[in-house]
Amino acid sequence: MDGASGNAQAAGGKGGRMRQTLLVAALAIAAAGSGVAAQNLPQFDGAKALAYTREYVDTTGPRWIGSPGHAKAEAFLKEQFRHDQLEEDTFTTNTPAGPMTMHNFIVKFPGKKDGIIVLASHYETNYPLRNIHYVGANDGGSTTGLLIEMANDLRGRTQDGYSVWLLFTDGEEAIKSWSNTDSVYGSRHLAEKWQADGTLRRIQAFILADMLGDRDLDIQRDLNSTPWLEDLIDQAATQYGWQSYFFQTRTYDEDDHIPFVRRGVPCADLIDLNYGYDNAYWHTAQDTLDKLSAKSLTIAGDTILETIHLLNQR
Ligand code: 1BN
Ligand code: ZN
Repeated sequence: MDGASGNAQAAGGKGGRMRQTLLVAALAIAAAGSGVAAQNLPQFDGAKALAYTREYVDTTGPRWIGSPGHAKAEAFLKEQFRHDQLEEDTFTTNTPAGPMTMHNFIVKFPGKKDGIIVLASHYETNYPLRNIHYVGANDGGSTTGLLIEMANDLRGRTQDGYSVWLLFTDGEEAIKSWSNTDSVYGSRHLAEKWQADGTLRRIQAFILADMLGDRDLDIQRDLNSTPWLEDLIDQAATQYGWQSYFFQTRTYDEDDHIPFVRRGVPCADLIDLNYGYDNAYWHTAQDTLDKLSAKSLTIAGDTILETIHLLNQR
């Protein structure tokens, strides 16, 4: 047995005191040097999320439903998650342009607690913009990259808390003109399906992300979302000092979360609908990769990861 740890006299002696002093010094250096990490907050890699966004947008280009780009987007997602629990949800629905076949993708990371946290983003681009080389780098692109990188934080272990499901929705955008029946096709289909098969009542939180790559990040508080969940997100953001990027103004969002809101699922829509001066880049050919920043994706990703942590503690 080691004498220093094996008897009280030796432990209180010169060698033991030296070891204690070194241990205390090492702990002090670790705490002082690590800043935010000392609080044990998750750290999301926004630079990698942006790299995925770039690869996705460059590979797929315009990806309106029925286009070659959309088929490439489907293949891209299948390739990213080929070793994961990936489910494809294919359905055909009527639209103002006739029947269309759409595809949602769900990637499941099982947890120890009974319940599911859904992180969602749409991945397609607008059918009405099919003739202007619209690539949706921010709108649909940036949060697809964010969710792909999120998988790197979840993969390889059972989650300590709730299962986390990444949901890539199709048909979020209107085919002709936004209305209750011409929008959010994928999430309307899935909310109905998950209600029928009992999944819906297991969902603890549905967090929707869109347009979060904007360099000038400014996420509005959505008054159609669930207040306590948005408060939790605000709390998570505040722990990093990111609170000024969240909820400085208010909106009523009609988006992929609405079919879930209507069915009583706690939802939050995280979207920055202030993209360029007076939202000038939104739904235009100017929604390109140069408008995005890694820092914005870090802010969004950090906050979502910490929100998952807070949800697991509730
Ligand atoms: C989001 C991105 N949306 C379409 N492209 C839907 C939406 C419109 C969400 C207005 C909130 C407000
Ligand atoms: Zn859009």
